[in-house]
Amino acid sequence: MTDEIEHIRALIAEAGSVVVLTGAGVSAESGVPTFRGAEGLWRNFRAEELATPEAFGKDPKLVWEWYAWRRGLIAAVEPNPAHYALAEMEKKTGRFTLITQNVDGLHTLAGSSNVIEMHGSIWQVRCTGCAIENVEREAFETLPPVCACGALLRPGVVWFGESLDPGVVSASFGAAAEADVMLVVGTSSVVQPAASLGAEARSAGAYVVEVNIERALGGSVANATLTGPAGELLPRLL
Ligand code: BJW
Ligand code: ZN
Repeated sequence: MTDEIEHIRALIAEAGSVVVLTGAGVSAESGVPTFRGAEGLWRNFRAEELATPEAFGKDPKLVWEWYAWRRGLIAAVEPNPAHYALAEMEKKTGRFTLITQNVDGLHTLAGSSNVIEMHGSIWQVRCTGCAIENVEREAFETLPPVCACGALLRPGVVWFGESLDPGVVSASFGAAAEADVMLVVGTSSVVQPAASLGAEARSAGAYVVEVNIERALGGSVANATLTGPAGELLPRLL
């Protein structure tokens, strides 16, 4: 694998444009559980059961308890060497776009600046009535939290069946289409539309590298696959 890493490191160093797509696996070494796979259960719930507008409509308190528990867990962890390596890569690259499916904010905390949060942020809170939006890091005293207007507040994340922000989608696909090198890191590549970004980049001529501890559930379109923990492999690409 050393030869392959050297080859990819050279491609990154020469690239005019590097795009990185990250998923839950990039935060796993910080101690944030992933969604899928053997270890991929959030307190015995699957994302498909709780990360939906239907689940929130049926039992907002249960959904908020899950998010409050995750907010507490994420607030207590730190970025890991994978996050720091990507922040460093941005400084060394002409055009660099970091597209993340993660809502934990750890890329920004590690120093990355051009970050697209495709699925929103767990720190963002939005009113279901008056649609007012705020960054709220404090824990709520009562769950589910209620807005001053009387309607329920909800997490500012994108649930299954909800549309992503159109500006976010076009910026992500635009960046992928212009990438010389694209890294797809720590994602099972099953959740759309993020799962199509690698194919978009590859069909537009990018060299696509997948970094994962195992074969991604959704399959791979990569030119090269690096198998191992992101926190060990990404620093070696610098
Ligand atoms: C390591 C590691 C280490 C571990 N180092 N690696 C087309 C076809 C079929 C379905 C659809 C479609 N278009 C849309 C859909 C429906 C749906 C969808 O994709 N469903 C599929 C499951 C089939 N998509 C949507 O609904 C999206 N909306 C949309 O498209 O709107 C238009 C529309 C609507 C309806 C119909 C058609 C069109 C919205 C998707 C929103 C996803 N939301 C969540 C929750 C966010 C909030 C929250 O966090 O609570 O986003 S679900 C969850 O999955 C979360 C993640 O961002 C997302 C992706 O997960 P990720 O990051 O890949 O994590 P894992 O756990 O799956 O994988 C971790 C990986 O890391 C594994 O591979 C490990 O091996 C690896 N790993 N440790 C490196 N140390
Ligand atoms: Zn309100």
